[in-house]
Amino acid sequence: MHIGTSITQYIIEEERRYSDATGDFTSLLNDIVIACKVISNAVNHGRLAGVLGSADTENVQGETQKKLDVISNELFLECNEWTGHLAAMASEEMEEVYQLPEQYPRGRYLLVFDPLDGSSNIDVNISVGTIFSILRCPQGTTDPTEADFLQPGTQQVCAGYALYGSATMMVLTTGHGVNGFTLDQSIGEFTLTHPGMEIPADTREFAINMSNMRFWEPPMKRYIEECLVGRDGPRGVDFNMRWVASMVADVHRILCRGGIFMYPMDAKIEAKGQGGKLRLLYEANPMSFIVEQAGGLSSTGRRRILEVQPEALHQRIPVILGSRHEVGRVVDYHTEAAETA
Ligand code: AHM
Ligand code: MG
Repeated sequence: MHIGTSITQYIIEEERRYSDATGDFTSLLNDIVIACKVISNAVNHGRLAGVLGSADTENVQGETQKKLDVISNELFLECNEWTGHLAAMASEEMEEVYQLPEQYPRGRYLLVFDPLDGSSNIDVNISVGTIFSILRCPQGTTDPTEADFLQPGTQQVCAGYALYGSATMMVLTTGHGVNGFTLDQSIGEFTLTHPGMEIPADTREFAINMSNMRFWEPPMKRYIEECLVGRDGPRGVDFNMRWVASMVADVHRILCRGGIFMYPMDAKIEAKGQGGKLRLLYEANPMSFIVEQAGGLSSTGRRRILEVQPEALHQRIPVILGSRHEVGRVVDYHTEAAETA
């Protein structure tokens, strides 16, 4: 019988690339893996454990929190606060930076996460996920503030997500490609099943919430209208559409078989005074790092997401990512629209 590569082995072997590694980062990743296993378990138990439904509270974004949102956030904090590898954490579900309880030692990293993304899907048993990003804590800082988290996505040391789907998976990058692991429930360990994930450059599949079409900007409307007319239009080919409304699931599909994912700016979002639907630090940056490491592109339509200087912890941003020729086309349409304006 063949065991294969466990995620623990993979993480330790990654560490060996660096002669000055202390083991801190390895331990931190292992703690995150444990947190995701615990959340996976809570998600799997669903109605049996009484964790479905609303928690009757709102998060900082004014969205109603699901019980599982709150539970996952607490589990993630609990698994990571005591270890001594982190200086602080920030979560989509918490207004302020999470300062570690005083009794625990401070470490060199900052952890940013969305504990349960796609939570509108929880109650209907559709895939959800956890997204995380690891940043370095600025040197000499022992009590990080919001400003210390406002680092562009290019500064990420590691990004990953756990997908709680028909199988639980963990997909990771430390800046040397992207690897996918599947949770083997019988031994409780993630095993390398998707080494060196790569996004095909071309695709005929797009993912977008079409119900917002009338609110989009002209370059976005142009792109989707051309996809919809398919072989009878300028593209000369038919397109397919998918929209899970769980970013982790939609991005995972793109990593597996290509595609383009878009949550663009629209008039409805603008009327709320927001910069986009998805959050820069918790969703856009980690997913952009993964997508670029898999050979794809990620843009707002106007600039590379990873180079955007964050201005606030809960900042939102338009996201267009996936197969590089299609993302390139959407960016070209934005450039052309700006030139003719
Ligand atoms: P959440 O973090 O509150 O779950 O929101 C993010 C989710 C993404 O996973 C998904 O791509 C998007 O919101 C779906 O939005 P919509 O319901 O407008 O289609
Ligand atoms: Mg989210």
